[in-house]
Amino acid sequence: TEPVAIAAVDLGATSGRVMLARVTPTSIELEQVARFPNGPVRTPDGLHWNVLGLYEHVLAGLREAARRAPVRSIGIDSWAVDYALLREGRMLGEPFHYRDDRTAAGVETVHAIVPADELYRANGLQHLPFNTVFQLAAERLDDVDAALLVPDLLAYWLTGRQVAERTNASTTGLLDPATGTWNAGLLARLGLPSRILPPLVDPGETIGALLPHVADELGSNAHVIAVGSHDTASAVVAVPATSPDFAYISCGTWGLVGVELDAPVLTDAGRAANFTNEGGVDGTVRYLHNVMGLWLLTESVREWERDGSVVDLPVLLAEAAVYDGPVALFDANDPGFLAPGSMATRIAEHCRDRGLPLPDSRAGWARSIVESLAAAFADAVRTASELSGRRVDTIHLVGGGSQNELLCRLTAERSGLPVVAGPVEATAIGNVLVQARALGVIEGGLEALRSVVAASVQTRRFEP
Ligand code: LFR
Repeated sequence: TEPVAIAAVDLGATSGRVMLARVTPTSIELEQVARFPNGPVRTPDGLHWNVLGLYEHVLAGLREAARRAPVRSIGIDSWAVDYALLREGRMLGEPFHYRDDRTAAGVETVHAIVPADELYRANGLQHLPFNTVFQLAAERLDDVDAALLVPDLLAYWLTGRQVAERTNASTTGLLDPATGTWNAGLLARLGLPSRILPPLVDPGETIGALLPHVADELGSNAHVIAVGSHDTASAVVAVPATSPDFAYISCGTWGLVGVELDAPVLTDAGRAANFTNEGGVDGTVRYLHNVMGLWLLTESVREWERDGSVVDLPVLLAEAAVYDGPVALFDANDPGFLAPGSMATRIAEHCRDRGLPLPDSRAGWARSIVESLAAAFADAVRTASELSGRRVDTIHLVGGGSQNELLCRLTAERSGLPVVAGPVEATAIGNVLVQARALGVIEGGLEALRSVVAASVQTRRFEP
């Protein structure tokens, strides 16, 4: 059969891309049409996303995709939790970046009204200070009539329709994990106006046709289809699993480590271990823990490069792989590593304060970071399995981190489980698959989608 052309917009915290996919009932082929950097921009009031700049790149990428193939549909995913506030359709300022520290006040405000354990029962989320609920509690909302999460904002700009895609909405802390609908009781207690939350849609639903001026500009009559618009939800769709007993690690800026379940786990043990119940595609639950991820490495490199030197990451990792000096095994989950800036210095101070060994080279520090991430990954896999009762015999490591051989090898060693690495572009693939199914190109449940991935991509296996 003739392949069908589908575009995926995938915005990560460090880079965004527009991918063009050609899909048949049994295969998917990806081509990158645009890639652009992304990151926080600091203005006097705090850390922001340059979301108009991102939109400009997205439009250019989509135009190029439409030039190369007759694109039938477009799906958008991004990192979670962050949103723009709108009044009468107009964005009221650039969205805040989740690493902005204004959220501390919001955490206090919310917990004063709804204590942490109650909040966990109401939304099933691990405590992350930047969950949307805490951010909104730090905003003035009197004049606001809509809050749109980043992928929903872009979909609105493309189609004119305001919706909240459900997997990403699940990261706000305002969705009831039992019903998958906005938690009206919680909103009322927190004094958050429910009018600002748009109607929910599920992955696979059509959001709309392109607005006439957009269709003109892109030279396309594609429709925008809702996907797992939380990037992690899309990544989990594209895990090339061939049996159900797997854990996943979606590793990019963050390392999201967990299992896929049919129902949320809302136990005290789960809350104490800071495990989250996020919404997955097809009503599944992503029971996972946020590990700091490659952020520790890329942000250290940014500090090392501040003096004008250039750090070649693949070279550094190759040196780290053969490094045999002292290694600092530190807690990669320490909240002190959340904010941007001086990461290498902060890690070294963290280790010194705790009497850990101090490597004397960048390769040594890179090794320490990767070892510490691998240890945190292995730990989270074990905990996910214990807390959920799900057997795990394989770890699928997908996303940019799957290119990091050292990380894959050490994760296998530390977990005692085989690690299957790849695909690198899992998020874009998951985004595309959900569209392909909505278009009727591919049929079946997640298992069927995953077998298409398994048949279409190269993976590498690391034995423990
Ligand atoms: C990964 C991710 C995580 C989320 C974090 C912040 O890109 O979406 O799942 O916790 O970014 O939004």
